[in-house]
Amino acid sequence: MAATEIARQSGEGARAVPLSGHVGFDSMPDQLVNKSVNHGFCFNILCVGETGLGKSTLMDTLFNTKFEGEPTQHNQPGVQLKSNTYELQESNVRLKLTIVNTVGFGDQINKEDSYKSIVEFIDTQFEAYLQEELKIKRTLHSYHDSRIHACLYFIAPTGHSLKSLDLVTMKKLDSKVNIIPVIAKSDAISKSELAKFKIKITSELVSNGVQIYQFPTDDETVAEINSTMNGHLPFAVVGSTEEVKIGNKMVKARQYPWGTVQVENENHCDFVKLREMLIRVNMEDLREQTHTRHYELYRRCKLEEMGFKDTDPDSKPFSLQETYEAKRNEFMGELQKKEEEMRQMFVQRVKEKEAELKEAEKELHEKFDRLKKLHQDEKKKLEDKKKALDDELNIFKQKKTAAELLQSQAQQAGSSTTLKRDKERKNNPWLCTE
Ligand SMILES: Nc1nc2c(ncn2[C@@H]2O[C@H](COP(=O)(O)OP(=O)(O)OP(=O)(O)O)[C@@H](O)[C@H]2O)c(=O)[nH]1
Ligand SMILES: [Mg+2]
Repeated sequence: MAATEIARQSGEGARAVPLSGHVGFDSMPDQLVNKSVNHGFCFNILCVGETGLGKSTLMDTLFNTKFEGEPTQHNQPGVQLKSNTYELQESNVRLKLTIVNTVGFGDQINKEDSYKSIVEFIDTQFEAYLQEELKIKRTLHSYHDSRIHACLYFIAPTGHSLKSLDLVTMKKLDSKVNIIPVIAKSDAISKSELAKFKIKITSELVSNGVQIYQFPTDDETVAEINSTMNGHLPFAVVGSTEEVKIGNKMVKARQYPWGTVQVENENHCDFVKLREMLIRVNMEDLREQTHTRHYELYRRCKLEEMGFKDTDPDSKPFSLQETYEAKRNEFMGELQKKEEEMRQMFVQRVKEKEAELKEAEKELHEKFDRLKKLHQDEKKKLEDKKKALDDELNIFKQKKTAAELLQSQAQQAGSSTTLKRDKERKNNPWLCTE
């Protein structure tokens, strides 16, 4: 059926109108493609897995390149996240690829908090996007979206069951990111063990309520392949950047004394399935799910935490502006209340301080009076003592004068006697002297 012959009903009440000639809006999909190609794409992968599980090798194998990446030591005090962004180009399509790796995951003795830094990292990227969205002047078009679109969770090829660290971490992450579990270094497990291991992992994930990413089956063009692939999860992968000649072809493989594991051979491992699902079929769905499901949940919780709601208590719609005004009024009311409380507290403190100062002043006055009285008493005592001493001095002086008088009288008396004796001696030289 020609596109111009049919007009689709675009909404309730819209009338279907047949077109009598070519208008041109059938080029809309092409316009969209051109625009997207010009703008380029961005895809962010988070690799969570224990140190040395082959995370970097798998990324190199997936994107057919050598990303820089140093092996990590097992002595990290905590889990850190390391992010690297690369500009890739295939044909005329540009891809800004960010690979985030966990560093030191599973290396601590106490692994209780291992998931925290990963959750924090994912939330930080959501928060940055939310802040950009909430800006008055938004630049979302040129904004580097760092939200994680896919989380490859590397499971150690133990062949037993999931470790509690894996279960706890995946449970904490499943509402924040699209988790695609992979069995790392799957060349280390035999075929029969691998089948059992996959069943065990799936049943453990289900029984612990861990939601892993399901390839979408609502688009009929990919529904079949996606539903088949959902049945193959978790993918058992092998990574290698080493090229080996098989027949007359160079293929990526891992060589062992007993044989060669070909990375892209579907009989050897699920690497091709992973590449197909992650990059070739569902990259856009992963991006979309990140935005519409995980980011939306983060945004909703965050805005609700800030007090924003879509409905009022009577379930009537509530606009953002009304919520803002209600919040603002509530805030202003609280501010006034706080101000009043502070004012009251200030007055109370001033009164208390005043009373304290008055009390101190009174005490000082009392002390001053006491000291003054003490001083007066002391002064009086000294004056009395001085008076007594003066009296004593006067008496002494009187006595002295009297004594001096007596002495002078005695001297006078003494000298007249001597004169008399001298006279008598003159008259009578036979008188002997004493
Ligand atoms: N048997 C096997 N070995 C692998 C596989 N992938 C990688 N390796 C080897 O495992 C070792 C560690 O690989 P990396 O890719 O550095 O592991 P990683 O997880 O990035 O390590 P860190 O970044 O240090 O945590 C290297 O010697 C790889 O050659 C695999 O699929 N099977
Ligand atoms: Mg690495």
